[in-house]
Parts: sequence; structure tokens; C-alpha cells
Amino acid sequence: MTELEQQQFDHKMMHRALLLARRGLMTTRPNPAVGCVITANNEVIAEGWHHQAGESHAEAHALRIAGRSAKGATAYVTLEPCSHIGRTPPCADALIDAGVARVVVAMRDPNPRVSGNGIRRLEEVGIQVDVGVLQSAAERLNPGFIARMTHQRPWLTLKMATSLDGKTALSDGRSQWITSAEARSDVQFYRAQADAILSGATTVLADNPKLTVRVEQWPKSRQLPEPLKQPVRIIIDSQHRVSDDAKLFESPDPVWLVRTTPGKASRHPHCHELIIAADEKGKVCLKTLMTELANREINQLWTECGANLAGALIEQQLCDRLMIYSSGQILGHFGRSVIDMVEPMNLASAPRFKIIDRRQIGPDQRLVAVPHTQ
Ligand code: AOF
Ligand code: ZN
Repeated sequence: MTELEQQQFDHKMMHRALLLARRGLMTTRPNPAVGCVITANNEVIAEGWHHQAGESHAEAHALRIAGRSAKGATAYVTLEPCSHIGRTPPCADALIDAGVARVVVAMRDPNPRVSGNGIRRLEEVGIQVDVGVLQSAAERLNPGFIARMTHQRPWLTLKMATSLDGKTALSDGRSQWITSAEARSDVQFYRAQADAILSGATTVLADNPKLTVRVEQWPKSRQLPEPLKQPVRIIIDSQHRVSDDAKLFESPDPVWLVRTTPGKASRHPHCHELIIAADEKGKVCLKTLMTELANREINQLWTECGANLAGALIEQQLCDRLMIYSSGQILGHFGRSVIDMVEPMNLASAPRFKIIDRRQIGPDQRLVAVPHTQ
């Protein structure tokens, strides 16, 4: 192979490993989704991906299939092979023991327990290691894991449903349902990718939502994850307004009520209180909450909330992605705005996002936007 052919082959194999990794996107948390392809004489001899935390890593799956043919082979891995003894033994050692000659890595592991150590370990025994093949695609696969490991906070998406003129409800608060069944079904797919769903007591009192991933609403075009893991429901409830009768508690999955002071114990065993320090306004300090959620291994946080919490998240620059489902309705001047925040001093100082995707979902439009960085 010429150098160019080798490069193209490496890209193709890493692309394949990334597709394998995607299979674990909704099931590996709090671990990252990782894929691995093993080739010998430029042919694929084995592949694997990480299914669930606590179970084998991607490399272990692939090495088991490759068996003795792994000797002298090349392994393509979407994340640096681990070097620590965690829930499973180190993958770097497994690759060394199998006699692999070359390891191609898409990105370093941001986990400080590993970062660079896995690569060093392989290089120390003379294995050729090439890092950075399809790196940005690999990074896009696990934004939550990367945010938690490097910034000690989850990767937060703020989801909003609005009318065509950016309103979320009539002046009396009536809002169900602005967007279509197709849009609500699309939301299920994103809820399932999140470790947790964040909302506020105002929303719980107004809409009495369950905030679960619902199989009956799962989009027909998407494969249902196996197993389907329900995200933790996290409700900011500083004033102790969420009652034990809320529909949230109908499903047996955990609910965390975030408060600044302890309240009376819930009768639901799956309801837990999270006490977070108050900010200068006496409200739950959102930055402290994010650190605490990272400590509790929350990678991706999906937020469906009212205008106040949405405004606070925007003002405090805690949104990594906005997903806006917009319907064709017009609610007019008296309708409630989807984001409640202090008016910017001028247009130049208004929070700014960059729209990176726009598509039709049934009769609605879905916009995806990320913080605008100069
Ligand atoms: C790999 N291959 O497929 C994955 C890796 O608790 P453990 O033993 O499952 O280790 C989890 C850590 O291992 C996780 O935080 C991340 O650093 C790495 N994930 N590494 O070599 C894999 N999923
Ligand atoms: Zn590993």
C-alpha cells in the first residue's frame, strides 16, 4: 500500500469502528460509547463495541473474536485503550498480550485515570500507535463523557417547543401541545440518550409530566435501544412544591428533587433529595448543581423546563446545545416567551448561538444551535 492508500484504509476502518461505537450510545452510560475493529493483511478479522458499563470494553470483545490471529494485527479504537483496573482489566495490557503490532486511536481518553497512559503503555513495548484519526467525529460521539471528565460538568441540552413567533404558551399558561406528535416522538430519541432529564417544579405543577422515555412514542425510523435505560428525572424544587402525588413518581425510576434545604421525606423510595447551596438570589446555585451532577456521573443532561430556568441556564452560559421545535402557530404579543431573562443592554451583548442544523419533523421545524464562539 502507498502512504495515501494506507491513510484512506485507516479512515475507512476508523469510520467502521465509530459506527460500531454508536450501537452503545444509549446503553454504555456513564461509560463512553467505544468501538474497535481489528484487521490483519488489510482485512477485518474482528470487531466489537462496548455495550454496558461493568461489561467488557470494545477491545476485549474484538480480541476475543480475533483470538490468535490478533498477533501482528492492527487494532482501530475510537478511544485510547484504558490502562487502569476499573470494572474491567486494562485494554492496553490485553492488546499487548494478544501481540497486536499497531494501534490506531481516534482520540485520547479524557479520563484523568487513563489520559495518555494507555498510549504510553503500548508505545513502551514497541507497538506503533497512531493517534488522531477521525478525532473530531470521535469527540462528537461522547460530548457528555468529555464534558464531565474535562470540565466536571454534564453536557447540557436545552429543549424548547415554541410557536412560530417564539412563544411557549398562551398568557394563562396553556401550552399542551404546541408541537406535533412527530416532534414529541423525536424528543423520545434524545431523552433516551441522556443520563438525566432536568426540569423545574413550575413545569411539574403546570403539566404534571412523567418525563420518561416512552416506548409507545418511540420514532418508527429509529431502533429501540436494548436495554432501554430510563434517565434520572431531576427537578429543581427550591420551594418544596412537588408533591408525592405527581405523575413523575408513577414510574419506578429515580427522581432527584433539588433543594437548598431539606424537606420532609417522600413516601416514594425512588425519590431522593439533593441539597445544593443557594446562590445570591436564594435559588439553587446552578453551577454547583452541575458539579454535583458530574460527581454523580451524569454525562448528558436533557432539559425540558419553563422560561425562568431556561433563562437562568442561558444567562449562566450552561447550555451546550439548544434544540428548538417550532410549530406553525402564532400566539401573538400576549403569549409567554420561551426564555425569561434580563433584557440585554444591547444587541451586541445578547447571548448568541450558531444554528448548525435545521430539519422538518412532521409539520414542525427542528433547529439545533450551539454557543457562538468567535
Ligand atoms: C476502553 N474501551 O470500550 C471503554 C473505555 O469502569 P470501567 O472498567 O468500565 O472503565 C471505564 C473507563 O474506561 C471510562 O471512564 C473510560 O475512561 C474508559 N472507557 N476504555 O479502553 C472501552 N468504554
Ligand atoms: Zn478498556
